[in-house]
Amino acid sequence: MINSGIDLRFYFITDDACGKLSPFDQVKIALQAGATVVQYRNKRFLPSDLEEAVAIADLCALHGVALIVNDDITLALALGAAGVHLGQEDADPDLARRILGEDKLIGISVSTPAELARTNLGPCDYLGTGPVFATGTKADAKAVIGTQGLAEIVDLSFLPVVAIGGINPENVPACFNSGASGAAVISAVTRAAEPKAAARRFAEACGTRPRAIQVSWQDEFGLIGRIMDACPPEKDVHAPLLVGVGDDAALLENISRPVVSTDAQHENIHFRRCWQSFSEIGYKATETAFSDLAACYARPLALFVNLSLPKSVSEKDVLEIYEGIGLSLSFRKAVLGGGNVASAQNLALDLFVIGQGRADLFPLRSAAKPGYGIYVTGPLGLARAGLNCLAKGDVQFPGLTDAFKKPRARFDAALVLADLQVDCVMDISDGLAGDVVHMARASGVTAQIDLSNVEINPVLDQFCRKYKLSPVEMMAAGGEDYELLFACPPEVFAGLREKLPGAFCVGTCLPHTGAPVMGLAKEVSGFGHTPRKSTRR
Ligand code: TZP
Ligand code: MG
Repeated sequence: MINSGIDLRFYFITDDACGKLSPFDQVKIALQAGATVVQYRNKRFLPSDLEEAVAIADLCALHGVALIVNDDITLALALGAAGVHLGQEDADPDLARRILGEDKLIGISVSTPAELARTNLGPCDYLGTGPVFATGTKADAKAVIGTQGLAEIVDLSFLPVVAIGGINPENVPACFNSGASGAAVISAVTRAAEPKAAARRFAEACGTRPRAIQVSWQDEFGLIGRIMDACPPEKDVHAPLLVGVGDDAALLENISRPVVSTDAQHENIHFRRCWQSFSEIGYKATETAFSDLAACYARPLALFVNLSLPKSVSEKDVLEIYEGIGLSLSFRKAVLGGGNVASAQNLALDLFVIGQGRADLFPLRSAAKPGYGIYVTGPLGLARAGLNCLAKGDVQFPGLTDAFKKPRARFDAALVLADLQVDCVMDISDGLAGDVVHMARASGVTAQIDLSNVEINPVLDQFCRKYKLSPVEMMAAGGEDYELLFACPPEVFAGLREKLPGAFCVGTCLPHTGAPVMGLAKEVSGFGHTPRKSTRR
């Protein structure tokens, strides 16, 4: 069984023969009332309808509501919709799955047990079952099946069932009582005397809540001004900007030993909007960019953000992103120096950070020597396990999902290491197994890794027991922990243990033996950012 995780309760379908409301206005009313899914159904689709269909897709994306396209797989693809709804006479679900890929939803209409038995349910995510009550909306509707017929399909089906046909606020409860996971509606909303009120009553009957209608972000210049207003420098923070936002570029005051780094967080590669709030996305992007400064013992001064914005992001969402950015900036006593906003297909943050390096020391990856121990400043593998939880929809391990969503740059640990003149440091973004190779190669040593005696984080241990995974492999391969990896003589490490109680040894540096790393299973490699599948399992 596929658990699509979609909330089907208030399934609104557009009316292509409504007369008084355009499909776009219908969708707006439904979303405002609390619709949880929207199906674009247009039996007489013309190329001139495409613009409105795109606007509907944008509106749904803006509100995080799944858009399903009726019948037309190619239109679903073109609109970037969440899926397609097929009738018995439409394309085969296998073909739809092949064309749409694993992440999309496929719904199929099934009226009777006999139809259910001959339907290819394997690729499908939900059923649309009806007409439960008499309807005038679909001329070729099959015989009315009643709530009894609905209950029969629910009993026989392993997929969630959406009741359809003649559903109104009064008979919705009977559909849910018959085991339906959702109720689909057209005319009881679109052809009601008061569509807004009818949609609200339908939402109430389905147990969903109204939402404020957002508008897509617009007006780049006005937006930049409002962003800067949302991120004012803290009172006690010195802004190193002689000229800040408003001109073509920022002019910085003299900084001794300026340290510069860049980082990127791109939608569906580094984050997913269904996993993280906008504020969490902004916060994490900033902390991960600053993590490079921590690894260089540099004090963060200024951040520049290049924001790529699709139409599905509202101004409110953008300001939320900057709330998260502002949170990290205030922790780090740094300022927003400027940036750019541009239209794009996907949400992306490209960040540039400027810090001030220490006068006495700039740690390098290439400074490890034979005889040094190899250490990390804190637990590994938690963020990767958290990512797995998010992908599986497992909410049992908030400590792990938080490790993925809210990492913190280890400036505190960097301070301890710098005070003891530890000169070989890097941050672990791609996982120990991947990052230690960079350090060993740059230093011309062989890293002999030994994780056999490391303490396993108890929550990671619990997670690994649940999913029959090796915690040690998770620690070695898991990325995005943003702990610091460092090498130093063992006696130096002994001297810093008290100040860094979470730090532990992961190996030793040997004279170069030919291989950069020994002691790690071949299959344990670092963490590459590749687009991830969502909740389909
Ligand atoms: N499929 C079965 S009944 C139906 C469809 C598309 C029409 C549902 O419309 P209404 O107006 O909610 O009865
Ligand atoms: Mg159809």
